[in-house]
Amino acid sequence: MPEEKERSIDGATVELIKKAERENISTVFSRADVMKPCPIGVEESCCKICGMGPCRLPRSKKDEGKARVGVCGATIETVVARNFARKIAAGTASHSDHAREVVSTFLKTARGETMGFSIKDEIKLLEVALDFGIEIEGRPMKEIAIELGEKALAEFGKQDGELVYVKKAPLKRQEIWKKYGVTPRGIDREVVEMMHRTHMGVDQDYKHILLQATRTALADGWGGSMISTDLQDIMFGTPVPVLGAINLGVLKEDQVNIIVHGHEPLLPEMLVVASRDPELKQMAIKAGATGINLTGMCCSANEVLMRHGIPSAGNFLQQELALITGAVDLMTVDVQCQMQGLQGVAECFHTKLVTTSDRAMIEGATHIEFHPEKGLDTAKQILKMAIENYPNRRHAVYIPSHSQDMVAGFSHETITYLLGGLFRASYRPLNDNIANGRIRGVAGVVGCNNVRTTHDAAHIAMIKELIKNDVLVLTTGCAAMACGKAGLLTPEAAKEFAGSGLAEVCETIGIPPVLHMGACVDNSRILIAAAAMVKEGGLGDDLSDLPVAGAAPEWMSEKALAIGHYFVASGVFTVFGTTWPTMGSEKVTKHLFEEYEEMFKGMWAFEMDPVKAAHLMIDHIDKKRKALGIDKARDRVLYDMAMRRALD
Ligand code: NFS
Repeated sequence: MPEEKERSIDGATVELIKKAERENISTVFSRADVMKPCPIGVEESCCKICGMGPCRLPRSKKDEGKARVGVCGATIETVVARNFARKIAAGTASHSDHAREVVSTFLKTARGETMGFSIKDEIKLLEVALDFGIEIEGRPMKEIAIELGEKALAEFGKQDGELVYVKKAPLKRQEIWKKYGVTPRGIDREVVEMMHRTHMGVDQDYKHILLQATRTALADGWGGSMISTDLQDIMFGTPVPVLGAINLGVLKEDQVNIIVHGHEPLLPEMLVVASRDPELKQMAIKAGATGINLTGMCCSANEVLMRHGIPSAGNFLQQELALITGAVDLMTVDVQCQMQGLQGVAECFHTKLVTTSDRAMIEGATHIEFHPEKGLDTAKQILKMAIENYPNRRHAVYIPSHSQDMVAGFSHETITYLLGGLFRASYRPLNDNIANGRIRGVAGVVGCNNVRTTHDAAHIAMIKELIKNDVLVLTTGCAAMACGKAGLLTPEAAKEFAGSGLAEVCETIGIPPVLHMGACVDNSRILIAAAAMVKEGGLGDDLSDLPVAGAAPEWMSEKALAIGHYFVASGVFTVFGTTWPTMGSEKVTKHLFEEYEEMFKGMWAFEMDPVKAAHLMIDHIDKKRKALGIDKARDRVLYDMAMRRALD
């Protein structure tokens, strides 16, 4: 059994893992001790897509030199590429089904059919309407919103042409996509075609399979995810910098604790409204509590943090541990990244686990289905259930004291304002500071936690190394939450952890060296920020010219692979840690790691050591700086007044 400190670098997590062990409660950590990863599956050398197998095709000494093929003759390249492609299809489907739910709620809201929802950001509504080619002159907002909702919904079922947001990418990028035939046509179409092409006996050329995987991933980044982010911003407000707090210490012993866990921000938004209802507050006091404490978990936490400053209880590997405090009266889950193990833990305490999506139930949990037509009512019903459950706490409550303040809310729009001011909003100051070398480059560090590596450790080691080397970090998802806990999301962190150039820029603007941009669907904000840097000029004419890199050092979900792949296909060097799912085939791996650079000017890499991975990113950034002719700038000495006078 590993030492606790090998399980997590976070004190609260370590304390609660110990508590779980003492009380013999099964968690992801204890289950991982007994369940070792399958050595064949880990490198994806296994095919189980038809009833003649499963065919196991591991590399073995005794079969060296022999072709590794399944009973149908499928080569190891086909098998590995198919497995990889299917994961991307699942990841894309997840983000896009989330998006569909958001669009449908948006459309119902525009038509006045929902309860509690409204259009909060009319400026963004008009901007996005223009992107969709909608006439806005002299038309009422309601009409524009309805047309936008209908057009956004049509993106899912489109059969031909290209997704509307494709044209937000630099022209040169669009040409590369056209050249390889990977411009996404319709979101659902790409996922369906991916599933078809990886069915038994269809596409059996690994490079061809991977091209469709690329088109599918692009339908996520420049389709489903981007639509989600934009319409969520219109409905709930585009994030602006906001103060929040993170870690299990945000739970309160004397309050009714509700954790909203999952991904779609629809119910969470209504819970925020309901938690401020004076009647419900009164009810909580009557039940013996001092108030209602709404907190978030995983990407739902990021959504309500970004827009309302709601405290975050923690990231992916902390979900079961939160219940082990004995202080959680109710946890809601909707879709994605929710462990079935939650129910078992909930049963050890008084906690009610409530599933809320019509697409996801958990055996044993209470199901209260959320529909936007009666959104606020459902949120109130759930809060009442939490309040009624408060007196049922039957175990001593143990809440670790760890809680850290942080600043979040860095949407693309906010970054432009912060950099350029309200009237000159632009990326010019960022581009200038990159050109003059104060900022070496920009890195997107995103993604999950994975129980196979030390919780949060790789995120923090990588990000500290990057900012120390003057690389500005943009972050989302569980990576952002790891940064929050480690104190990297405060303006003061610039002075403590960043290199002198980056620190100087951060201190001048008053921003942290690591910018929290939201949930995983908000990785689309990073694409848009990168496109804005290209548009601003001076750093090349394609995303692949920028001194930028991406990483997900603790990834585990299929969504992370979809995200990584759309970054690669958008021209970004992207490095993953922990494990890599094409190791079964050297050819497939070489294709993604090397040949993709020739094709898409962006490529994958795999490196388990987060500091080494950070240096792969820095090397790539330096390579791009050199190509842009701005590599010399970094050697320049910045003279202060005293030095200038000395010169005179
Ligand atoms: Ni994204 Fe990973 Fe899940 Fe969010 Fe966290 S695990 S891919 S970061 S919560 S989606």
